Amino acid sequence: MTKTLNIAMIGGGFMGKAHAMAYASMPMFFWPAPAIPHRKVVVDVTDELAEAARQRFGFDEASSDWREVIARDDIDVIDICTPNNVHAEIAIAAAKAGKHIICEKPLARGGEEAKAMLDAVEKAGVIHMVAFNYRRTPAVALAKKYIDEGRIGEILNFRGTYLQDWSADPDGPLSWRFQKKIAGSGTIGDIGTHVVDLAHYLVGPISAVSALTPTYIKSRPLQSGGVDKLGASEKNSGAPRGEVDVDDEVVSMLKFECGAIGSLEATRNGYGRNNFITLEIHGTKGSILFNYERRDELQVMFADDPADARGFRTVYTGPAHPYGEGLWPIPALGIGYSETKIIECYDFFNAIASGEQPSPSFADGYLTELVADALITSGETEQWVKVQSLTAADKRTAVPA
Ligand code: NAI
Ligand code: SOE
Repeated sequence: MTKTLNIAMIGGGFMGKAHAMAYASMPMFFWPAPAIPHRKVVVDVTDELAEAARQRFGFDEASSDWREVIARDDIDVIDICTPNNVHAEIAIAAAKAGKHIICEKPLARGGEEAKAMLDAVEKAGVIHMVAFNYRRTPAVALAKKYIDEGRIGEILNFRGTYLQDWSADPDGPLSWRFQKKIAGSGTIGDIGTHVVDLAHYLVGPISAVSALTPTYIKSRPLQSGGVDKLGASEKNSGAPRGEVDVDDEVVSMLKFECGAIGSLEATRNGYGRNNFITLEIHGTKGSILFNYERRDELQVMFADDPADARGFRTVYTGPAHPYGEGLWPIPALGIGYSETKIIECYDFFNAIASGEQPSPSFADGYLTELVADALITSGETEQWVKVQSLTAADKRTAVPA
């Protein structure tokens, strides 16, 4: 009989919706499931918000006190879907209580907090994972497979972008994503870290960065209420304004430990771009292209193709590709954001069932925070900045690329 594990999910906003959907759907896709996630308690800041989330997302109970929930014996997993400022406090308390933890990205507001979280989970011996779900897109996992098999040779160059436009309007509200004390940083932590995670997954650790990190919109209308409406439709031009103290954009050159070079660009002010995550990777034997807005497809070029057939080919992911056994029966039926979260849930519960740390673990999340710190410092100093390396002890639960 498949074991049932009780989930307490903290934070019932955008990610609360995505994670609740994944808990309900995972066994429908991946059967036999490694365990059945049971939606036991959802927590938000007030009883009213928690109760609304309970009804909407199908949990048994609602609470406005995450400390009390973490202390309960009948909870197996703590799922952190709150803004970044409380990730560390919740994760450390959950680790002390012996709970397995999945935490939304970015792991923390910087390397120092992330290190404390890593130390806590390692000491507790629990399973830990950071929810960088884009690496769970089947086409990205297929790119990883080709790279690991040596199909494009040694990696020379990585170009990663994450371009959005939801914050391009100067009258979009001052949500938590524009406040350093809550978010830690702006575009760097919010979406730049997704690109860093993809770079680490596909190429290996970044060793140095040289970044520009401008803030274009220095103040925004104050927002009432906590949930980030991501740019919002309400017009706030007459409202009192508050200071934006985080970056709007990051553009950086990269050096990798393996000797490859590369670049990273992320912005939330690029009009016309929505969720434009692109990867272009050149190797000594071929190249790979990926565009999340066409996420069923991986473009590959193999240099040893006959001269008259050389060029990029399009592979539509399906049953023959990573995670294909659980998804849809023929290629190109459509992979969505939901599928990436369902796969993430599957990998997390597999890790709990097997006792083996999943990737990205908190160690991987910590390394990504060290790159984020280096990007911030480089942006401030306009100098190349080396990324602090993980110690041998910290690397124990980092999954090598
Ligand atoms: P949101 O603003 O939509 O929702 C946050 C929820 O957490 C709200 O319901 C809020 O009331 C609640 N909350 C705040 N403080 C709390 C506390 N102390 N205790 C309990 N509940 C609390 O935010 P969203 O977009 O869901 O972001 C949450 C986290 O997920 C962030 O770390 C963000 O970076 C990450 N995220 C990840 C995405 C991905 O693709 N992996 C996509 C969007 C967000
Ligand atoms: C806003 O930029 C946001 O919701 C990010 O916080 C997520 O991580 C990204 O996946 C989608 O956009």
